[in-house]
Amino acid sequence: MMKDSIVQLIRGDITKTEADAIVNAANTSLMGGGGVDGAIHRAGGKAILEECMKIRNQQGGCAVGEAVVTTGGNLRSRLVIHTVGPVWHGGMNNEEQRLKDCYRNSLTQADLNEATSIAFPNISTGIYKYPKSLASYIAVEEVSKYLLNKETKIKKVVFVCFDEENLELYKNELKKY
Ligand code: AR6
Repeated sequence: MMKDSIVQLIRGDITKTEADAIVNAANTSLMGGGGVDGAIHRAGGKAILEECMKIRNQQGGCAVGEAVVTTGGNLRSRLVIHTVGPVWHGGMNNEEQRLKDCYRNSLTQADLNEATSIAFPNISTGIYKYPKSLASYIAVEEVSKYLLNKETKIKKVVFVCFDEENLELYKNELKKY
């Protein structure tokens, strides 16, 4: 797809994905929740929540579009990058910009923490109701922009789709590159 980096697409559970860093679709409290957030905290154990609490005490959580980093705890990944996607309110509330921010800031955090591989879930497309088609376009575009334009050390990006619909949408997006 781009320069020296490879982009992979898989269907499955992100907690089982092999990557230096996996991205969590968190909420601003960083205190866990349902969906992929719940799955990551369950599989990664309490070390992740402890670090989330520290970050929350230091900076009051994580704003929409931002990303913070913790240990991977019991996961195979060294790091979890927690980012907070926008809730879909119809598209006129900066949702697109905030979702782009999530991808870009997560990649920046991966680089800052010397992760050379990173796995993303389909941020905001579950509980936060972002339309899957629009979200897949943003995810692929923002990741490819980052990999092409930045002095990045990231060698591999994995898009982990949980459902068939997202998998098909990402397949179509990735064909364009
Ligand atoms: N691996 C990969 N993807 C998953 C997994 C998994 N184990 N489980 C779910 N997905 P969601 P959001 C997919 O709802 O929309 C939480 O309560 C899921 O099918 O996890 O950003 C947080 O605490 C969907 O495609 O995240 C927030 O409050 C995608 O992951 C809120 O949900 C994202 O769905 C965030 O909502």
